[in-house]
Parts: sequence; structure tokens; C-alpha cells
Amino acid sequence: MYDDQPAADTLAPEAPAGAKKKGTPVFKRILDLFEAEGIRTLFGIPDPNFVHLFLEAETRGWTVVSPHHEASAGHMAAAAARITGKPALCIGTLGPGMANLMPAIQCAKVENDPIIIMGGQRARITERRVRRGRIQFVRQEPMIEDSVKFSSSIEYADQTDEIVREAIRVALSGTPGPAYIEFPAHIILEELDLPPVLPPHRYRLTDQGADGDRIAEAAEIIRNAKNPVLLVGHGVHTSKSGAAVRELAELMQCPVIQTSGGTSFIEGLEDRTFPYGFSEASIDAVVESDCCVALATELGEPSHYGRWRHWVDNEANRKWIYVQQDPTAIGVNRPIDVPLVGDVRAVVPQLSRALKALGGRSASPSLSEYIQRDAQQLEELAEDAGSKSDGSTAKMHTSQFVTEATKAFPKDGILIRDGGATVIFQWTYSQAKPHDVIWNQNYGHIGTGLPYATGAMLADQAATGKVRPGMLLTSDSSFLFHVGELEVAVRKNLPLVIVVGVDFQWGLEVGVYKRTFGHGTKETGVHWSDKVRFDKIAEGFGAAGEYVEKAADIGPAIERAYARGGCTVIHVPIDPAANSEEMPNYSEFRTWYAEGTQ
Ligand SMILES: Cc1ncc(C[n+]2csc(CCOP(=O)(O)OP(=O)(O)O)c2C)c(N)n1
Ligand SMILES: [Mg+2]
Repeated sequence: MYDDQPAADTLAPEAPAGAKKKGTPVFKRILDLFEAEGIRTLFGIPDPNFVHLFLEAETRGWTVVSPHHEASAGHMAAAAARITGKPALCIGTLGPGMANLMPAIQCAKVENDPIIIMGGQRARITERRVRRGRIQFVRQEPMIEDSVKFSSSIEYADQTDEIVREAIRVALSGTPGPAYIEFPAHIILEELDLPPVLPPHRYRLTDQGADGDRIAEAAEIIRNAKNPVLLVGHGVHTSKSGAAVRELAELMQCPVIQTSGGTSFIEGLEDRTFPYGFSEASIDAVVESDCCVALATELGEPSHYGRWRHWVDNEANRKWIYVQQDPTAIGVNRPIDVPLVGDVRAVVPQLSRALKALGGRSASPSLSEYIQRDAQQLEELAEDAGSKSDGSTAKMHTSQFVTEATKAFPKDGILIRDGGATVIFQWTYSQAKPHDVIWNQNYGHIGTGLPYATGAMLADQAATGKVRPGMLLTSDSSFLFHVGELEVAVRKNLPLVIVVGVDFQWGLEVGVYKRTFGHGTKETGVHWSDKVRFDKIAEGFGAAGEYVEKAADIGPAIERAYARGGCTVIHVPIDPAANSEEMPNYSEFRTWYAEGTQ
């Protein structure tokens, strides 16, 4: 491929002889187009297709980050999109780089992350030649196109604008998701003479509101409801609509139910926000509700499609108002009374205005009781965890691990989750109410934690200019997938504290063996060496390491880590038996799969 690569100071070999330089090379125009969308981060490992782009991006002040595996670049971009509410960009080198990106591309498709992936490719003339034994070459679009919402290649330089715009337009339309742009070597340095880039609203639909008559209908239903609930999905957080939803929740004076994908807490609504299925108040609020306003959620399996399990009682009396950007999602998982098709960023303020015009509504009778009961449940859970093994005489119980780590979660921090059983413990025992939670729920892709943490923190810094602390609460096997990205956290001096629950096993799968065959089988393939020391691994990367055996020492270790600055990994041995056998509310989790029948 290096022969195909145009030198920096020449036109591409394919350009007609004597062609004049016109001004803007393609790689610069691409950056202009992404900048118009507010994108300022770029993830990937550069090669000849991308060195011009990388150099230029950094010169312009972008945050340019090379990870140690291309899948990480994709996950970092996904986290960047979530934390900024904007599309995000990553690249892969031709052949193996793009193949390595595939796990992240599929993940972004299922997690609805609008990432734009640019893939290097040979010059088209090479690609289409009849040859054997070409180096670093595979046709990429056929591998990728089923996993993205849009796939194309910039074959001719003057297609740059239309292809980049269509990639962004499609990635952000309906249910968001990934888009692929192939970037063949022959067009990189070709030059274009073009007008300035268009702002987003000139070339794509932005802030689309819902139909006015439907809004009026919805407001009337909400006003007349006795016990409405707001069901808040992942899209509320990724679109950064928290403040608007807070206003609506205050007008509705009702509880907020989190879906399993949308586990961030909206500032100001922490007390009245209950995780669906894992808090008693959430179940009662759902059962008693006579109106559900579902915001930017797929109403997926973990929400029981809004129609079975906790929703069954009272179904006949419950009206559904569904705010959804994708018109084809209306009525699929359950019947809807009032569909509000549009961007949650625009529709929620529309609803608030309409409700205000009707004079708002008075508080649901049980709201304060739910709030009080949920706070009490959290306290009881902390006490219950405190009664379990704390690591002094036997290994620590996972409930202690989660309770102590989440109690020490820093104000204004970003929480990132990864793992198997320890994550299930978190759904019940978490004592923190973070405004930003990044984890992988729909796709269930363990190993994403460290790339998500680094990507989210870096993109947040690039977008706001502020440095927020991050906490990655992870299980051990999951952490090992992309442990090399610790180097990125150190390189970028991220105030990231990684608390690892260590049982030296794929604990969730150990539990599967035990439930399938009873105790005493060989549990083949789910145990690994007990020689690994995560605190020492951290030191090898230039991060700090701590080894904490007792529950009472977790909080102080976390505080020390933030005080010290930079990245710290805290190795916490946990009880392998408890982690695989005593997951709380496991039966609730099982109902996520195929309506409980798997
Ligand atoms: C990429 C990927 N591989 C495998 C799985 C299946 N899986 C889910 S949880 C789990 C075990 C995770 O082990 P660990 O991270 O140590 O967590 P623990 O259950 O021990 O807390 C596995 C293998 C998955 N969800 N994603
Ligand atoms: Mg484990």
C-alpha cells in the first residue's frame, strides 16, 4: 500500500496530469465537516491513510487518542458520543485494523451509539486489480455493512461532503447507530474548492418536535392521571436532555423510573428516581401507575416490553405516551395511546409547555411515600451488606465491595461499570446516584469498561474544559480484556480510580454451572490463575496500585487515590462463592432474557 500513498506535497497519482491545486485537501475538509457538528475528539491508531488527518486534527486542538486495540477506539468513541450528546469519530487502518473494530461496531449498533467509523483502504485501482497475494488487503464494506446504519466509500474527492453528511445524518436519525466511511488512499490529498461547511440544521433534521395535536392530547392525559410515572431511557442521557426532563418531572410531580439502560440520575431528581425492577418503590409505582410517559427508551426486554411482569396489573387502566425518534418503533413492543414522534430534546419541552398551560398537576398521592421507602431500602441494604463478611477473617462479600466503593463515589464523577456478577450486585446495592453512568447494557459486552472510561473522560474534558473524576467499578475478567488501555489513562493523566472485584473467575458463569449441575462439577473454562495482581499490573503501566482486603479500607483507598491524582487501580479480593451464588435479585435479571423463558 505504501506505493499507492501520495506524498504530502503532491497530488494523488490518479489526478489528471497538470491538475491544479484547488485549496482544501480532502482530509482537511473531512475535519471541517466533523467540526461543524461539534466533534473535537478522534480515536484510532494512524497509518499512511490517516497521518495527515491526525496531524491536522491535533494542530487544530482536537483531542487525538491512539488506543492499544482498535476495538477500544470504537468503544472510546461510543463513550464520547454518550457523554457529549454528539456523534463521535474513530478510525481503523485497512485490513486487520478494521477487522479489530468490528466488535465495537456491532456493539455500537446494539447500544444505539452514533459513531462514525472511517476505514483506511488501498487506492481503488489496487483494490480492483486482478492480483494474488496483496498485502494488508481485504474488501471491508461487505464485512461491515450489515453492522452499520450506513456504509459508503469516498471514491471521488468531490463526494466528500455528501458522504460525510449522509453518514452523520443517518447515524443520528431514528434510532441512532454507527455509520461507516471508507477512506481510500487515492483521495486523501486531492484538493477541493468548496464553500464553507454548512451548520447541522442546514443539511439534516435537528430538534424535531412532535405533532401539536398529539402533544395536546398527551398533556390532557397526564393532567388527568392520578398516578403517572416517567419511564426514562438511555436516550435521555445520551441526548443530554436531563434538565428538560427534570422540568417535566417537576410539573408532573411523579416518580421517575430508570430503565436498565438508563441508570444515570438526573440532577435534582435523585430522590424520586427508582431503578425498574430493583427497587421496591419502582415496582409499586409501576403497578399503581395509570399513565406511563416513556422517554427515549426502546421498551426492551429488561423493561418487559412495557407489557408483562410488573406492568400486567393495572394494564387496562394505564395510558401510554411514547416519546420516540424512530417512527417505526411505535406500537412494536406494546400498544401506544399517544405516540410523540420526535427528538426528545424538543418533545419534552413541548410537553412541559402544554402541561404548564393546563395549570400543571398536583403531586401523586404516593410520591413522598415512595421517596421515603426507597431511601429506607437503600439504608437497609447498606446495613445488610455490613452484616456480611468484610474481608477480615474470610474474603469480602460482593455486597460489601459494592456498598463501600459506591459510598466513596466522588461528587460530579463519571461512573463506568463492567463485569458479570459484581454488576448484578451493583443494581441492588449501589449507594451512589451518579449523573453520568456509562456501561454496556443492551449488547452485554463485557470488557468495554476501560475503553468507555477513558473515552468518556477524555471527550468530557474536550467538550467542557473541566476535569471530572471517573470511577470504573469492574469485575476482574472483564477488566483484563482491554487492560492495555491503562497506558492511555496514564498518558492522559486521567483522575480515574478503578476498583476491581477479584475472584479469579468468570463468576457469573460459575453460577450458571452451579445452577445447571449443582455443586461439584469441574466448572470447566470459568476459573483462571490466582496469581494475578491488578495493583502490580497498574504499577507496571505507571499507574498507582493498592491492594485492599477489608471493606472499611476501600473508601479511604479511593479517597487517597483521588487526592493523589492520576490513575489508580485498587485490587479487592472478593469471595468467589458469594459472587457466583448470592447475586441479589437474580430472578429479576433472568426475566430479561426472552420473556423469562430464554
Ligand atoms: C464479550 C463477552 N464475552 C462473554 C460474555 C458472557 N459473560 C457475561 S458475564 C461473564 C463473566 C464475567 O466475569 P468477570 O468479569 O470476572 O465478572 P464476575 O462475574 O466474576 O463478577 C461472561 C463470560 C459477555 N457478556 N461478553
Ligand atoms: Mg470475576
